[in-house]
Amino acid sequence: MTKPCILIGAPVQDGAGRLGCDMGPSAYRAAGLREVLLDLDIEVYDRGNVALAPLRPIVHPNAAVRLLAEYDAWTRVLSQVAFETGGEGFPIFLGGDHSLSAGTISGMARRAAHEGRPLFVLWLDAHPDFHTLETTTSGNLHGTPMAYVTGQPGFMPFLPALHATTEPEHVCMIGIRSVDPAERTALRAAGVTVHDMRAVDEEGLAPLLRAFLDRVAAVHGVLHVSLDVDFLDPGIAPGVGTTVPGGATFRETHLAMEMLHDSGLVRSLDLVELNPFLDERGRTALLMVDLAASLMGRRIFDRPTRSF
Ligand code: B3U
Ligand code: MN
Ligand code: MN
Repeated sequence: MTKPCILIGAPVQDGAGRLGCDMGPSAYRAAGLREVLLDLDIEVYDRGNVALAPLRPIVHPNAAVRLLAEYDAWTRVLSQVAFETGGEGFPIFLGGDHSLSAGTISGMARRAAHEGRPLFVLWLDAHPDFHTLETTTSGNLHGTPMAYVTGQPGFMPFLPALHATTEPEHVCMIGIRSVDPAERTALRAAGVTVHDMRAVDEEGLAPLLRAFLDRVAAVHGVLHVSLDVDFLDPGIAPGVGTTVPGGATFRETHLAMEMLHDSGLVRSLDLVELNPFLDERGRTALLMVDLAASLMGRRIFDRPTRSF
């Protein structure tokens, strides 16, 4: 029996370079996320949207860094919500820009540690989001959460201390095709598995994902999936602030979601970077909901006919 799904709206937009991601949770609800899960006979609890914790003033020497106090506050509240809901069911975090994963992954890491199991992260994104507060030049903090949760230097004392770090060796990134030089150096040094789009084209997404799932299963790990809209090709997913050409296809992504479901290893999911202001008649929101349904057990064979 599938665990109950807990929907948590995380209307975070402070990490992105443009406004609009705060409307993401509403768009997922309007696109029928709750209903597709109920159709799968999954219990669903919608906790509504998380509110920002009180801000504390933080100054960082890198003058490019934007809205660090907000990042800190979102990280604290989302980390706690992830830890709690991760013990009650299967949380789906409705973003919100990708900075929210600093909170959700650190919370899920604490939950996994509490259960004595290692946390693994599947990062589906055009970007590795592996900047530190020192290396970011855009200052948009949605470019930093993976560096934070894997304990890269310089986040302390600006962000909450990590109760449990995510081992960089337990992170697998797929779909990567926009990497800044500082991120490239740091990723190599940290030992993160990065499958760029060339690897997907040459080897196929399924074998790459299969190898990672085998690694997770071998050590009885639990898996958190973080799905950035820009993992997908902008032709099918235009509702995102940072479109990067050459993204994953509808078929590749549904297959990945079905494989993830069949593995039985996934405990939690982030849906991030949807910007409804940039979407076309809700098609990106509908596609993300459709993909979430595949991850939660719907077979492509059973998918209702729908045009995007
Ligand atoms: N690496 C760039 C661009 C970027 C990262 N994540 C997104 N864009 N969505 C940066 O600003 O850090
Ligand atoms: Mn991202
Ligand atoms: Mn991205």
